[in-house]
Amino acid sequence: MELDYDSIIIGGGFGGIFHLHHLRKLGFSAHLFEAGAKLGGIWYWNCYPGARVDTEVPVYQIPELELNAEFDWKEKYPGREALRDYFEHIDKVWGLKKDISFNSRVTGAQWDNEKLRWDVKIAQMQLNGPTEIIRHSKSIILCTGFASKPYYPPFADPKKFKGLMYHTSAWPQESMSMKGKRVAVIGTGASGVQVVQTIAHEVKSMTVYQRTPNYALPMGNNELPQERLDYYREKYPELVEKMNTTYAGFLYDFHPGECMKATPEEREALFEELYHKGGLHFWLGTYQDILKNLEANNFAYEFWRRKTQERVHDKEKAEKLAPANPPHPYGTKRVSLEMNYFEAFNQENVDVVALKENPIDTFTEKGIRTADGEEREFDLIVLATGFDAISGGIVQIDVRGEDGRSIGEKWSDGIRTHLGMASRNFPNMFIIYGPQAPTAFATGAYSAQVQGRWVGDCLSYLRDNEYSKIQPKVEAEEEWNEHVNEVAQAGLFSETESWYFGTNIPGKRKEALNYMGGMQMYKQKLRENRENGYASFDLEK
Ligand code: NA7
Repeated sequence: MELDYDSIIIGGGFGGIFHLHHLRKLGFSAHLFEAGAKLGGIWYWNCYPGARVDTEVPVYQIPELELNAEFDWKEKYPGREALRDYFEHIDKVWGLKKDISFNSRVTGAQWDNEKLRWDVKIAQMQLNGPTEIIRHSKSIILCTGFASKPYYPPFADPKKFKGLMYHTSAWPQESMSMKGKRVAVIGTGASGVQVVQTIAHEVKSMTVYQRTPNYALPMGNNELPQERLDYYREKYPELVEKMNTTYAGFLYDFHPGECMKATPEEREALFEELYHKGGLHFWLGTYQDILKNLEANNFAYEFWRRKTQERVHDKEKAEKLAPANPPHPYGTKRVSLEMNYFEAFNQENVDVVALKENPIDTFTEKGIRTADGEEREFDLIVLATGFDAISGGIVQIDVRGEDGRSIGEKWSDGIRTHLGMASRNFPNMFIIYGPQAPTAFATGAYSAQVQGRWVGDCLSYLRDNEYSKIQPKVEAEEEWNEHVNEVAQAGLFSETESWYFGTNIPGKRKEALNYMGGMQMYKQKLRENRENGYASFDLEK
């Protein structure tokens, strides 16, 4: 059989580099194609001002001991530069680049059922334009990340605007001065919050166009002194053990108590403690009924609202940022972490427009006009409008399986995977950090290792038993789909419009894009499948 590699890996973020390393270690030949010019995945593309991870180290690393030995993080929540340095560090330890092609975007792949291989189409950027090449492999591993397809809302006449306009994920790589600029930021998810808090003090004026307030929490970032780094290094194996027991692969878990059974004093004390701890504690370390029971949830919202309103002096702005009527239950959209985001609105040059009351009417040559007729003028418009998340990055590649249908066509009636990693009719194809896996509730670094080890074991099993083809049984996909959607209905999440359910994209089908049973239940399912000899898959010689 004519083959270039055993496996082709698509994407050079955490998922991709872990698979490249792990598969090579298991004796497979593997090659990674990355569209960007460097390693990092989302950390290569996300270079807008203030881009920073909102999971703390040492949780936000690939949990492999040899990677922990030398790298010195400077901050608890590293910025994008430090994250890119971390990727270079990993390359130094694992020697990855000799098996990576950069500036190489995989545009399509077709399964060849006679030759039992994937024909993968790659557009490589050359000085004189893109050149298409085809490479053949036994398996393909899609590590395209949950946020690789930016979302550009269909605003009226965006091309009319004569100033600068960038989506946060397509920001220019070279730095850009913000001094003296009149800036609009549309969108208040994690990216919008970070842009606002980072540049508000240096721009001439800033208008934040907010559709839904972000129930953001204080990040509590700080520098990591050497003693802390030494402590993490020494205790790392124990910390990893702890991560291996929690819902999201974090170092903490939900509080065992119930909000509805706590006294007002107990509730206040716990909320106060979690809020001041910083990070996501107030969201993912809180009473276990907050994300399930609306009454309990309202207590959390009211606490957060009180804390937030105290920080914003102007009553009108405070009401827009933390309104009396919660637009959705607390924490059912991704909660962001902020560093003086709310205080930025105390500056006279920073304003917020609530789009639900006053929507954008049109872009104009000079700026943006809202429904009330007011046209604001800008030099720069920042589109912090998010992504066609989780499934969008996969569907945009023209991957075609056994029956010639693309993955997008197959999923147009609803996503079907087994374990969030394999899909019927797409033999020997593995999806990492994608739909129906715990993607939004675990870090990419942690998931890469959990899913990568399973993929490695599976490919070794095929090799050792001389199988050339694996794909899930139809019943297994149906069962997994039912399980994923049933778990997702159990809490308050499904009532909120968010990228967790695809409802941030007009016209996208509403379905559970994440497995919400938690990392430990997911790992248990993976273990069972491995131990029963992949009984829910069809294997062919
Ligand atoms: P997010 O979190 O999806 O945020 C996108 C933001 O853009 C959000 O506030 C949206 O409002 C807003 N948006 C989307 N469409 C529109 C239109 N048409 N008009 C106005 N505003 C709009 O993306 P991020 O890049 O910030 O973060 C992605 C993830 O990265 C984040 O969750 C973390 O996990 C890390 P909406 O809330 O939909 O009303």
